[in-house]
Amino acid sequence: MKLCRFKNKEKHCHGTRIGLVNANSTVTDLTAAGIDKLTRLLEAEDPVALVGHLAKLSLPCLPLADIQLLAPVGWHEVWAAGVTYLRSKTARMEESDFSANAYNRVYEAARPEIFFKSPPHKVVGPGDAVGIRRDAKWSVPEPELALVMNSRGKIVGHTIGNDMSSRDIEGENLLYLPQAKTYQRSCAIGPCIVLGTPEAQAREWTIKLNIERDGKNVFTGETSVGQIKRRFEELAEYLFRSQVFPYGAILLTGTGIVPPDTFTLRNDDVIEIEISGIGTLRNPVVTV
Ligand code: DO4
Ligand code: MG
Repeated sequence: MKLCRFKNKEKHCHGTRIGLVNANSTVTDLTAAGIDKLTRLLEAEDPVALVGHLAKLSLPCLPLADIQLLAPVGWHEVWAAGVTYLRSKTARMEESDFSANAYNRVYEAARPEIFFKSPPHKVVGPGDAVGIRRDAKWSVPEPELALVMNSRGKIVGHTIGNDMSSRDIEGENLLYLPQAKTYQRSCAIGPCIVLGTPEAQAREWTIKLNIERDGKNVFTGETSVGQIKRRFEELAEYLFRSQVFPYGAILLTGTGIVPPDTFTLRNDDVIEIEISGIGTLRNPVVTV
């Protein structure tokens, strides 16, 4: 079951709506049944049963081609876990002598690395531009599975996140991490939230990253969700410790795909992240 936020492409139709993405490339308009916020579904005792019930009503259906998908984010803060894949640990230890020991230790430690990534209103949706910092020399996308949690800390869905990162700034000094990770257009989420997938099934999914420049592919990488070192509930539990998220939260689970050190993103590149079981998140790149 895939939920989306969307607006109608028709000029006279205003406002954002919540939809159910159907297999025949249409979207059922759940806002016509009074669902005006994603949170209303995600906070339900059983979101899958509620959406199943709504799907049986006779609601308007729109072709996907007639709507614009928006980031499937309500008032959720977005956070991110780091160094959850061996590949990420190795890459960051190579990136910085200064911080190598810290990365090594956090990979093994009981407490995961979790950092604040984005307030909801700054999240970039499908098709919108993600940013590379104008003062960075080495910028990369980080394609990550994202956990969608309700206010009770329960994982109710999964989506795709791009944790855009400035690796030279992060590598210079670990204390620069917030500047390397959180800046204008540094977080993309979408295209939809998949409800009700058990962790064991999500761990079978593959994550693919493609980067295009001038219509040609300049990088392809692939990993599997199953290589994430920590259990999803463990990550969610740490995020919710001594924290309150009245509208729930989204947690990116870390990257396992790292382009070669010679690669940096450029203006007008196009980033495509595909997670089997969810879909594809595609964003052009702009310097901010
Ligand atoms: O500590 C650096 C960030 C790690 C990260 O974002 C990742 O592993 O995905
Ligand atoms: Mg990351």
